Amino acid sequence: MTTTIQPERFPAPLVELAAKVRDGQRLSENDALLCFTTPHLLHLGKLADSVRRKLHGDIAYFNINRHINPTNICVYTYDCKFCSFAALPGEDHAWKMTHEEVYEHAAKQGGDQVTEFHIVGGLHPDLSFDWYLEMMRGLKERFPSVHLKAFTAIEIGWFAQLEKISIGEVLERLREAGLGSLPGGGAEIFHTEVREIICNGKLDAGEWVEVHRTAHQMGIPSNATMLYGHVEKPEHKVDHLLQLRDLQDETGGFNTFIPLAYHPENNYMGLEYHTTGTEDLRHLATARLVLDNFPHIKAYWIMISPKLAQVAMSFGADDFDGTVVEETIYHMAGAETEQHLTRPELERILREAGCEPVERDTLYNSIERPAAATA
Ligand code: V47
Repeated sequence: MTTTIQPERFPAPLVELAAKVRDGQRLSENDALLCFTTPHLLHLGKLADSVRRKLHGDIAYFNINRHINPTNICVYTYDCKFCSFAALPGEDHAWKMTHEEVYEHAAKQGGDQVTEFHIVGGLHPDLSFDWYLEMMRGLKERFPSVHLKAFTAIEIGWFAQLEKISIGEVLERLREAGLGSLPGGGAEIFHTEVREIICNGKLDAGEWVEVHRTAHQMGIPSNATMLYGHVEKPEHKVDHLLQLRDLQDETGGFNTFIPLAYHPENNYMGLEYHTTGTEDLRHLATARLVLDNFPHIKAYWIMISPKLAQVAMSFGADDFDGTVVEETIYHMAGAETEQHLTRPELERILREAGCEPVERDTLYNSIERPAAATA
């Protein structure tokens, strides 16, 4: 007996959505909602992949980066219920590096062999803005070629509050000290219904957007994130993505969007579940389809595992993040992924996914290294 495989039939709204993607039309709020709810995940992935291929062909970007977290002591330790990284002064897991420790850590992590230091930390009650400026100058002096992607919008807002100066002034002083760009953290979910539950009192959505708008207007590029897999509903995520898309229309300053999967351990949220693989892929694919003006979508392998991030290269993502080495935010929240991939491992993973691995710097310029340096 022979079996014929019937072509899959999709509901009309999904067929319309596919036509819009094919014609390069912008997706509406309802379309975005459909992306978050349709059971046809493979179809969604295929559509996202078609957009990804139009933009980047087979290329999968990665970078050689290291994380530096100078302190995890944070005034929002109780308010940011989802965060497992933060600590109060005196707690066993609290730390604060000295400047010398920051420089030693940076040197041990590869110094100027890497192209990016990703620097974020808690809002320490006793560290002055000058302390951070000196740290940035010290890093730049020792590792002049390394791009400093530093401080979430939350930290920028905190410095402005500490110094009683504007966001623009904070960013200007940081730029003079060596800041190259802002990472995308602190966005969580913009909608107040969710923010009030997961991070009441922290910088609100309007303020987060204002920090990034100011940075972009000053020529400082940034990334954006969205934390999913906790108490949020699809409507909240649609609102989040559309606010980001609006800001990008206005400024064009975002490089990359990174959906961040919630990790439930060691925090005050009281939730027990990790996100599932299909949920992670859906968020990446939806981001690629809705954020039509973002150049890059990052599958952060540290967070969703190298294996799933590899699959994500066919679900709309074009960036794998970096080689890292030591990651704390997710590993304190229960992540069991490796913290380091060597360059050959990373390239093999991407080639196996049918991609051409391309090393990039923070701003997505491709980097050529002599063969001996890449072994
Ligand atoms: O803002 C904190 C998230 C973010 C948890 O710009 C958690 O290239 C899950 O923004 N479970 C910081 N997430 C990390 C970040 C980032 C990561 C990688 C690349 C870039 C980039 C930026 O981590 C925080 C928060 O949303 N986070 N705790 C948790 N338990």
